[in-house]
Amino acid sequence: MNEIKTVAVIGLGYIGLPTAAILATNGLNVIGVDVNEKTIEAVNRGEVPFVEPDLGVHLSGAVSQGHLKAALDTPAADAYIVAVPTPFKADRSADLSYIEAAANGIAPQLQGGELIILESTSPPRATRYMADVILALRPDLSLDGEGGKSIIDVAHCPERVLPGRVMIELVTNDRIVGGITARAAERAKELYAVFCQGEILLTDDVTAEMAKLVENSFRDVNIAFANELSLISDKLGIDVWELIRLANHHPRVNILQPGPGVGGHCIAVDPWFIVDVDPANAKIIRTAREVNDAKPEWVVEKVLKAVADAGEGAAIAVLGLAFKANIDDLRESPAIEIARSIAEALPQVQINVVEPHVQQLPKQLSAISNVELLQVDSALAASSVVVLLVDHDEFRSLNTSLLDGKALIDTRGVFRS
Ligand code: SAJ
Repeated sequence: MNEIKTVAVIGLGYIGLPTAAILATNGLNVIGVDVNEKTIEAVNRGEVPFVEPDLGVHLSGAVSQGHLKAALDTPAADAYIVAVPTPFKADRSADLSYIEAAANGIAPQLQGGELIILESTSPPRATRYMADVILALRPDLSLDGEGGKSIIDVAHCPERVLPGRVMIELVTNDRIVGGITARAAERAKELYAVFCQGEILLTDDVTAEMAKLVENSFRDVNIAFANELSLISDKLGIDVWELIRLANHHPRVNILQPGPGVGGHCIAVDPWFIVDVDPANAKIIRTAREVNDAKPEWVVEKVLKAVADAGEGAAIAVLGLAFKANIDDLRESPAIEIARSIAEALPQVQINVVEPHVQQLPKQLSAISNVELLQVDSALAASSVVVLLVDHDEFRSLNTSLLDGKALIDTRGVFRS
């Protein structure tokens, strides 16, 4: 069993790069591996290719001290952390091809004694699948030393950090480490203890995979409950935010907030991995996904009705495109889907989009001729219908007199009197 001095982190995205940087600033020798040459060049210059508070300081320090470098090819290392994407395919089963590619890169480098950790959010048994891919290429190795073969230790350690707070939560969150063997779990724990001040909890690989999926499904189910309440409240003519605020005064009730739908790369994806593995039993999980996925269309219908009621010459201000408040991340954002559907349904109507965190419209909207990106004041001045999709601080602090006389669809309860 090797002492861990060198770690290769495969995948330098939102999770891999912060993890590589924090391991390096804690004294390990880290090589980051990515398929994107631009990412490799940026990292080797000490630059972060995306927005994440405090990551820049860690990264530039680690690179300038020579503890972190990036490369296209997987090197030999004492430990490997795989943090590659696991999107879902058209049939909503997980696409494990990036994990396979990582395993193919790692296998030829192994000598026996290495620790290999899968961090990517994965469907149940993906860690074993990764181990199988490696062992198929390396029949001289094993997970438990059977037949006197050299051992590799394989574990799953899901990331649970919140985008925007990654550098804090990497250090302070508790971590779940699931080993295919108990020895793999112990070794992975030792590695994470280098930077993690939270509790490190040991279990098996499949339980660890499920724990991550269950955390995000828990949130999805609870947001779906809030979104369902928003439809029912609308029918009843009551304010859903008032309803939830009052119900949450009960000591054992804690309802989340409704919105225009669920976005981001995690909560709208991960529950499908559970549905895929056991469709007959995953009924609430599936329904929650369907409720949340249906919410954007409901918002679109509301906007179309408001425009019809407003009559000739109506223009629409769309406030917010990000998938949640106070970030610039537009990935899987329901706000973009809503803006696009409205613009396509109403080609004669001007759509004035406001997103204070971006400089230009995303590609889904930039090609649509009736959509324009404006500052909030000009967008409101030019519009008779206002649809709020993201509760950015900039919108919360708006002078509400700017909304006087306009039809308002407030999907986040920001402008409640
Ligand atoms: N949302 C609501 N109502 C709410 C809370 C959220 O509509 O009451 C919406 C948001 O607007 C957004 C979506 O849900 O569109 C997801 O936002 P989020 O803040 O709930 O979560 P993410 O996707 O930024 O991060 C989640 C986190 N998981 C949990 O809180 C259980 C994070 O800890 C995970 O690391 C991350 O997923 C991940 O990478 O899996």
